[in-house]
Amino acid sequence: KNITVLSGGMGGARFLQGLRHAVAAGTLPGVAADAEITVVANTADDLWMHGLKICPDLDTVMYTLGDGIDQERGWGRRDESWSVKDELAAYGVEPTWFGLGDRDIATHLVRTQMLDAGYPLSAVTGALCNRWRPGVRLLPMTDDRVETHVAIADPSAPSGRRVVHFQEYWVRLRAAVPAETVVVVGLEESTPAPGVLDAVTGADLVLLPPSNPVVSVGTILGVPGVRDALRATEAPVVGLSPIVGGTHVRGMAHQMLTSIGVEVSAGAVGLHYGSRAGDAGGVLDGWLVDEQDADQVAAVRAAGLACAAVPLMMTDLDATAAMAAAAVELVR
Ligand code: GDP
Ligand code: FO1
Ligand code: CA
Repeated sequence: KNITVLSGGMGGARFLQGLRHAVAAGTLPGVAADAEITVVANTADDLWMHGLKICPDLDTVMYTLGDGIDQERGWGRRDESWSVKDELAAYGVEPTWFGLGDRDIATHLVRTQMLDAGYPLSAVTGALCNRWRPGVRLLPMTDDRVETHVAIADPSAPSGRRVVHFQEYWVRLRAAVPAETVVVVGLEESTPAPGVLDAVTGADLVLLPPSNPVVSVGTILGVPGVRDALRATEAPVVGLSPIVGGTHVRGMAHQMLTSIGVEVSAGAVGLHYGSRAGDAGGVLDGWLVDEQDADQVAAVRAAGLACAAVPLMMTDLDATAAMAAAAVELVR
């Protein structure tokens, strides 16, 4: 069994911990314990800072599954120190709002050196994973440079708006202001990284975890060829709602969904991804919502999707493993 997961960072990584646990424990109906998990990770959060290439979602998946993550923050390294960050601030070098840890900087140095030597991001990721051994095959969605930027209101600007990198919108502004427009620079020109399309078309199961549907999964779906591969694969495609009880659990999915005109509800996100059955160009066969959103199951089913309301909070490994089992069960 080959399972392919289209993942963002924290939410996706937490789901992958439970999925990996369930596969190893043999609790996924019909899935062998030696099933392989391939992760296609979002790279549109990436940014260049102080001359270093930083890949938040790739690193969050790699550190989380490689057991190097800081559990409480959900990003960056455990036992981290911030000497370089403090020294940069002492020099008055901007930005000071991004948390660059000393241990984390080593990852960015290795990645930047390899990129400068001409290695594609997928090869760099493979090299970094030789150390971290995440227990999954970790692929960037593309080797090309793609970056999410957000247009926000700015009365002081002539146009009345300003565009900031997604990381500034989230880390500095905490998504406290509405995102007028989300622009994913370079997405249309990008090509899937080696192995990405095969991982989708050759899978026995494809999962869309509780990741941000706009700036994590949405960006992966936007890489030319990925959506077609999802509509063509013989594998069932199942998604898990990142919206519970009408709002996000963390992060800024509510702001992102609103900016693209999608209602912030579990059902609306499922319909936004759409059914493969119809000719609406959708990518899903099934959609899981939390028990709190059971009232939305009928509407999702009416759109041609299998749908069930199950406990969908990733409170611990077993809860997340149960979510993965429910996803498999939904399309058996
Ligand atoms: P990323 O999108 O994977 O990079 O990680 P984020 O943390 O930015 O987004 C995770 C998304 O999943 C957010 O929209 C959260 O609302 C959602 N999420 C986080 N934790 C949970 C959870 O325990 N259960 C569910 N259903 N969604 C979650
Ligand atoms: N998230 C924060 O909320 N504050 C930070 O200072 C921060 C620094 C950071 C550094 C490296 C990295 O890989 C991730 C980092 N993140 C930080 C998380 C990052 O913004 C998120 O993982 C996603 O990009 C948003 O989902
Ligand atoms: Ca992310």
